[in-house]
Amino acid sequence: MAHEYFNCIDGKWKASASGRTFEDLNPANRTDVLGLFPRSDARDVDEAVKAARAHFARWRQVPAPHRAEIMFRAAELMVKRKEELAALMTREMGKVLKESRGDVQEGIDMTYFIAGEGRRLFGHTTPSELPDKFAMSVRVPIGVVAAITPWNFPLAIPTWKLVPALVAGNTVVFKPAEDTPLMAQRFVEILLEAGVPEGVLNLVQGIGEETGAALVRHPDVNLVSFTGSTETGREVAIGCAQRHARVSLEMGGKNPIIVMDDADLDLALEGAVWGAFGTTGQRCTAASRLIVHRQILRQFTDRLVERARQLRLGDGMLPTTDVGPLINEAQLKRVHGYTEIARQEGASILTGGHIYTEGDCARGFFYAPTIFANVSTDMRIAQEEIFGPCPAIIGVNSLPEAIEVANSTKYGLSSAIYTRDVNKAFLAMRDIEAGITYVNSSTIGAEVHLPFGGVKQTGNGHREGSPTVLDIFTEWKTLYIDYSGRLQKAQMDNE
Ligand code: UN1
Repeated sequence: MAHEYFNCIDGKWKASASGRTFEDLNPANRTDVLGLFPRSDARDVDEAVKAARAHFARWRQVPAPHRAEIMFRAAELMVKRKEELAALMTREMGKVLKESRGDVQEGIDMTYFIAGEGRRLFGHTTPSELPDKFAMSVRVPIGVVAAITPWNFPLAIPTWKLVPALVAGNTVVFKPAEDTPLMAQRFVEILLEAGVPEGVLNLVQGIGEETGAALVRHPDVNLVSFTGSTETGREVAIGCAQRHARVSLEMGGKNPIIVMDDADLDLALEGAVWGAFGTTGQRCTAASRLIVHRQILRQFTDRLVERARQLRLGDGMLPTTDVGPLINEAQLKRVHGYTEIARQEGASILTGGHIYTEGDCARGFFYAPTIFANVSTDMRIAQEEIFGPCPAIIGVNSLPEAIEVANSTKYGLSSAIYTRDVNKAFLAMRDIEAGITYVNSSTIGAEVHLPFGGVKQTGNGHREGSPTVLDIFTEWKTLYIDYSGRLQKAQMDNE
């Protein structure tokens, strides 16, 4: 019988109001059940939001450096437990152990980095236009924050949201993806052990359409911070718009790597393999379009196919595994559906294109690394985020054409160019429509102290990571202090 886990509301661990649960499965082996988790509905959400609201008044008064000290302790706990957390992550969502360690490390880095903000949280002071008057702006917390996080970075992305939200003085209701509830449970345990007071952080497990939707609708949630698909993000935005709640969205990508004819081809291939097949293509920063100069298209394509065929699929815990499973059966079907679409659209499928069931892989949700070629920009496989190991290769004749193709989707998260020509690199940096552009490096590998986010339908203008994340989790308050002892009128008395 699988272990049963609970929500954490106002410091108490409890089952869902309905008593219903859902299963947490290992995607590499669906008979391995990690636990049963509460399938929360609007009642659980309401209770959690009420607790978060009740604790806000006190938490916002705790000096920010003290709030941050708790986060330093949480980071230390994560350092101590890195190996255990990484192994659990691989078991819960499938990526290879080395990548899971990277995810935990990203969480540690973010937690230390943002904890440092507890002693900064800088505002501005500026001269007043009037004599004997002082002017400044300070950051203040927003209130109750709902954090809705995805399964592909089940520790890192929760740190991106919860740590800055808490350091800034907000209280939180955390709704993790239903595919990775146990990593969320562990993270909450760590934060509580580090000293986050009861009720300041509440965990509500459940299904997106039920629990997540109830949070988005709840009238007392001041801000929803969401990372996930562009489609779900639209629903979140609509829900928030209806009650004028703040919303921060980090959504899909169709990230291009441009490979110019002067590129270091070995390096570009390494970058393409890592970008396209790392995390089984399930990153919002994955390289899903390879835009290759026709001079080297043939050579690049042949070598990429060869590399893709060498990738070993399997359980991410095994040292021999290069590529783990997809997250669940629905994704497996969806990804395979895109192979059908590619066929119908007239693209070539150079390798893969099938569900992979060799040996132990039959127990999980494995998809053979797939390469689509002869792709044109109007095809769905060149436009839609697939979230699987199936990049599309698109041939081009020039840099302007490459950039035009790169910009031809509704997304704009990450991007990359491989070239040895500094002029081409600068043109790409200037003209690619994306939140992130790499030169001679793949589309993945964002560091925590730089802004992370995208343009167009990837986001709604916010940037996580770096101090810019504080613009999501705080409000500006402007303060004027008149010490002249008389009524001074701005814009009038200083004519
Ligand atoms: C995501 O894919 O959802 O740059 C986030 C990267 C990681 C973060 C990815 N540091 O790929």
